[in-house]
Amino acid sequence: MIIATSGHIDHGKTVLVKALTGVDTDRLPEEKARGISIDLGYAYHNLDQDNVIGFVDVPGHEKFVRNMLAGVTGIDCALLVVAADDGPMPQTEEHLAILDLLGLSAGVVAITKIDRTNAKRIEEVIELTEMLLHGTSLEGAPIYPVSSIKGDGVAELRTHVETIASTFNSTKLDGNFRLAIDRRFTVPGAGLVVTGSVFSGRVTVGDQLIISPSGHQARVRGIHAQNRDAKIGQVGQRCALNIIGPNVSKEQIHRGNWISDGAVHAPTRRFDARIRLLKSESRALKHWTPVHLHIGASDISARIALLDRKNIAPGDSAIVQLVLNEPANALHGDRLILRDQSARRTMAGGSVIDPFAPARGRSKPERLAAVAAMENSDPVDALKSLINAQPNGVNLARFITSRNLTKVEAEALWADLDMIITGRDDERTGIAKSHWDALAINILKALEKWHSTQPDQLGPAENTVRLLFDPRPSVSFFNAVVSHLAAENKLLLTNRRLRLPGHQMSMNAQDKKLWSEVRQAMENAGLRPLSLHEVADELGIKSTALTAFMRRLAGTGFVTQISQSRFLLPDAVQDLAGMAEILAIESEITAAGFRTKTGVGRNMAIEILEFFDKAGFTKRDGNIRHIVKPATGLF
Ligand SMILES: Nc1nc2c(ncn2[C@@H]2O[C@H](COP(=O)(O)OP(=O)(O)O)[C@@H](O)[C@H]2O)c(=O)[nH]1
Ligand SMILES: [Mg+2]
Repeated sequence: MIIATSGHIDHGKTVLVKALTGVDTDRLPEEKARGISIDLGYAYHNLDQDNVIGFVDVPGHEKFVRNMLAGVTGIDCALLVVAADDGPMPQTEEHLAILDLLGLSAGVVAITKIDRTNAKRIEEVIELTEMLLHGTSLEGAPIYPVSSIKGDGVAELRTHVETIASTFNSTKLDGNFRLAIDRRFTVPGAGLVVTGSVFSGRVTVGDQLIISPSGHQARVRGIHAQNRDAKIGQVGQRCALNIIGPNVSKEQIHRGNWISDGAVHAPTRRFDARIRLLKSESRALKHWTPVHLHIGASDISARIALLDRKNIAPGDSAIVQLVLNEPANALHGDRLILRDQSARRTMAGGSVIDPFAPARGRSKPERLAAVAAMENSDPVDALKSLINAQPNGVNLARFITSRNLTKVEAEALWADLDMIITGRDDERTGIAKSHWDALAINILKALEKWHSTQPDQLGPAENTVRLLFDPRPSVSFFNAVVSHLAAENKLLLTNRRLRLPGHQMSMNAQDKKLWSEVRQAMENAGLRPLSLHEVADELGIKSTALTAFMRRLAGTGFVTQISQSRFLLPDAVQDLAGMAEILAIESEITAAGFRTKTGVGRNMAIEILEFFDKAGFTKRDGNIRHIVKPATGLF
């Protein structure tokens, strides 16, 4: 467990930590000389063999709230200190507001310096403190009067902290490893060391990790967990990691960076969050207000974009987008604090909803519905609402990262949902079964209608059908459903045209006769594309009469137009494309090679290859061609 002090300067935080642990956390020479804490101090108290309590002692001075914040974002428990003589002071209130905004509910209060005043005053300060706690996440926290100098009450407070620590649940090991770096230094003989609170998961000696946002690789050579040499470090502990990597040096790593599993390295310059403006703010918060954003151990300047209102009134909470001046590593649920532009006062705080927030359309109703779904803290419920809110599906890789789910956790999540997954890896999309089924039915209905109103057409182009629907299905969603329907023989897909299996294009008797003759001629020619003249000659009719008919056939997908005057049957196109694919595997696609393989003659081979280029199947590069897309999706 990690516990951090909070409270006004000079109220006895550092001396209390020393009384509890025996460690003086004011380690900097300047701190010793001035008698005040400037930066974070650390002390450890051994509970038993495997349980160590980590103390983070924070500075109370208003100038160093930034350092205080770096110390309290990853803690489990708060130790709020109020001096019995002074009573609550400005930083008592500000620190308490910060703990409240961070949602910290485990905590204990120490009323210090009781040797300096009388029982009546102590009672009064206890009452004032209780009033202050009222309505915050620390409401009802136990209050211990102590004298760190004389020792009164210290043992009782220590026992209480030990009890919290012994019941503290450190077995919640979900998620990937993340540690917010608050210090880095070099140790002679060992090298670079980074320290900080572990936010999630566990780390083992030998692990390969990533520094964020730089993206540099680092390997863990040694671990100190709660100040002890260890093989493993985990959530609920302060860890010092001895790391090595080709690009990691003391100069390149700073307080505010993260060291984490590669799966959760996702630096972002904008994220959506819910924030609450403190009641004590004198004015409503406006759109595009500049702020200091504190997240993890970092302090980044940012602006607040309001999404669903003109301003946020003091005490109110709202969904916003934070637009950052430099990248931060933020995941769903990460707590944040916002201070004013000149870093004088704490204004608001809250937690991250979506680290993959879009810049465009951030306040559109569809987007706000998605954000509302993502706000759900339970990943199953969140994904369930999200796939319902987004008919075109949800990028699952992003969802997994933003929720800090391991592969195993993610697989378990899929199993709980009525969801169809399309695509692979980073493109994996989860679509609600209900949306999928609805689109499948609507496609079939649309085809039925199309055939009944346009019986002389083979069927509509795939994209024409897609554009019929509102909301419009994405190309990938639509194609996935079409492929599925085609595989089940519920529709036929030729030449990127759709039709129902039973559909016969209606032609008048004359056209029917002509088509059967044309088809016979084309079948006889095999893979060689016949020109209009050749067909006309063979059938003994005028080529001008044939032109309009052939173009109409091509428009409905019965034949494929290769060039100005040449046509092939769709089956022949597929065979030729298949040969090109084989050629590409065997050696490479050249005009000569293609001619030999197909036996269609040199000029014809070139004409066909040029048609392939135009169709987006192949791409010419000098004398050879590469395959751009698989033929099955094109012809
Ligand atoms: N008499 C008395 N003095 C205390 C007590 N606790 C702290 N002090 C004194 O108050 C001053 C500030 O203490 P310190 O721990 O540095 O305060 P911090 O700024 O909150 O860390 C020091 O001079 C301490 O010796 C206490 O319980 N009794
Ligand atoms: Mg101090």
